[in-house]
Amino acid sequence: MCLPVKRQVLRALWLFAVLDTGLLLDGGMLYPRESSSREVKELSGLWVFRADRSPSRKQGFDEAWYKRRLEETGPVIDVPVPASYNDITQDPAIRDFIGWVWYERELVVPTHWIRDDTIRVVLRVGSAHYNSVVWVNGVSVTQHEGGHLPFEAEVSDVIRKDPTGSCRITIAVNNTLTLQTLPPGNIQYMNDRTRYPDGFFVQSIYFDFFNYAGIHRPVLLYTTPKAYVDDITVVTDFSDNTGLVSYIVSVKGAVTAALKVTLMDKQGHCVASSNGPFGVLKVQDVKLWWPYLTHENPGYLYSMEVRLNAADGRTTYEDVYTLPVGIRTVNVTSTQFLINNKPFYFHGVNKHEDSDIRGKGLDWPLIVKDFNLLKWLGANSFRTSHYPYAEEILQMCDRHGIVVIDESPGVGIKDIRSFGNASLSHHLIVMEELVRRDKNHASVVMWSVANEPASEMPPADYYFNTVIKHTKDLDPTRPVTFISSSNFARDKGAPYVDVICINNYFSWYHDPGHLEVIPIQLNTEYENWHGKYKKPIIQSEYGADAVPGVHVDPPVMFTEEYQKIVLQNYHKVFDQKRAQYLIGELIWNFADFMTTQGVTRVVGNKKGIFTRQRQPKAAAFVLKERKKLS
Ligand code: BDP
Repeated sequence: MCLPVKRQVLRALWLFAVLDTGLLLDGGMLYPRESSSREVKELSGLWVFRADRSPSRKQGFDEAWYKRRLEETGPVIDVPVPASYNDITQDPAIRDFIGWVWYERELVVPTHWIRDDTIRVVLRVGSAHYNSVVWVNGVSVTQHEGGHLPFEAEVSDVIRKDPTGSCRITIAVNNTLTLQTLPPGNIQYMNDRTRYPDGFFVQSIYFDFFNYAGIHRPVLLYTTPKAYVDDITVVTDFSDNTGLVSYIVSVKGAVTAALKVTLMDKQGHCVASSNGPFGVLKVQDVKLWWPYLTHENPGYLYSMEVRLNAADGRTTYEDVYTLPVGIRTVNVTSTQFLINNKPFYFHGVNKHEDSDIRGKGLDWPLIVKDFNLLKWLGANSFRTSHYPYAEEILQMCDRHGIVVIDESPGVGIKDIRSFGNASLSHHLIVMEELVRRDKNHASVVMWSVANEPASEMPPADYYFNTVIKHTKDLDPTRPVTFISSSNFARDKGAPYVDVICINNYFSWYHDPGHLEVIPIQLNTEYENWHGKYKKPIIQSEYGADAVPGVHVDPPVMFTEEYQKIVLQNYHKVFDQKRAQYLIGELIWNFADFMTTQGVTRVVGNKKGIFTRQRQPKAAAFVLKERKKLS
């Protein structure tokens, strides 16, 4: 549905009001970009590392390791950033380490950052898993709870205390999960000394991927002028061939500032401009943002340049920030998902940030390879199961037209104690951090607040009503879902979502070995859900483990043949229901991935259609052929 221009303006103003009230977080989280007024200094590479192996895991704090160079406190090793630390060494105690680890990096800050006090210097951590405390030159600058999302701190004053510009960054990161973290976990001490050594404990987790830890995404320093563009929110729409970009800019460091907003096409030609902190840009002959394979020119992005000019008694400031903007709409009916008013079918995958050696560390060769594989497969979408992925990946999605269901780390909420107020407050903050970071990505078309929570438990009703409502308030322009696995009749989250997303593993976890049950059970499942809620359905997970290279015919579980037939049997039902209310199918999983050790996992989860090294199993060709046909 396209809104008339006046309603657009009203909606933008209303959005502004919503964004301004009831928020738990202060300030924006724009991706750091260089411009004529901003510099970026990446700190990727080797950092110094020490795990605190003391029984209490508190030695580092007791001895204040942040006050001097880490190597002066005891033995240190080299670790790369970004990367998980778990698979870097030959030491099983590091792989399975739980508690505080300490990272340190020394650098020299450019002289003008020190001398020029009209410059603001910010330290940003793309993500660190899970709880982080950060010091610069021994001074505490910030702490953050939660992996998968960025955090930052202004460090201008701290670095100016040392005129030589020498800067020592210390980051302590703790991967301990509790019943109140997202995802939740629980430490259990084993006190039977006839069976376990002194101090023995394990961390129980309720999710099926390895709890990789460390600094997973780039750490960097960047600058802005003292008066700066703090945040930008865009909402897009179109009417006939006119594109509409409603924007709101928030400014910090100046009481008044002049703002000029210019929208440029790919060739750098100005297509619309405006002045002031909010407004609507009208783009004639708009080139809409289309998903991959739905248009000859998918992923079209404009550039929105925001130029700020401000002055105080002493000096003038100019700040420039350029945001990529894709113009598109998203709407949901009881049977369809519409992008730009056209029905969109999610031909997609579920992924993990996971690979050999790096664990969950951001890795450009892997990212580019995965996008090439998505295209080879003919996939147009993925879900960020089960946590927010790196911003760099979403930027690729914007540019290539890959549609994203953006998921919070609300995975494994299974214990009734994880539905209390502390958990709920944290979940609301995480949703704010997620929406704040990803709201301007054209590729992001839906928020997922959780995966397979124990939603039949009584407190789940209030919990998910609150989280979903808050997410809708934060962003009224995108649908919200959560991923269900439990019985449709008892599910406490489904009434509040816009799209029903369901995971099931017929002929695997239920009726193992009986491929013939898939069509009847899947059909029953769909009819029940749609009959009850009258909402469109996405098959958000389906699949089977296949150990690559293992072949048996007639098929048995764990062979490539079995995985293929599971997929084919699901596809028969998808093709019937697609004509009615099924709006997507996301295979579990794109690639094999590491899990915790256990009797149901053979060096990780093998439900990938690609191996962990990104080589195709037989099932990958089934999907590739299928996507060609549709
Ligand atoms: C699903 C979970 C996913 C697991 C998958 C499996 O959402 O995280 O990896 O099962 O068991 O229910 O393979």
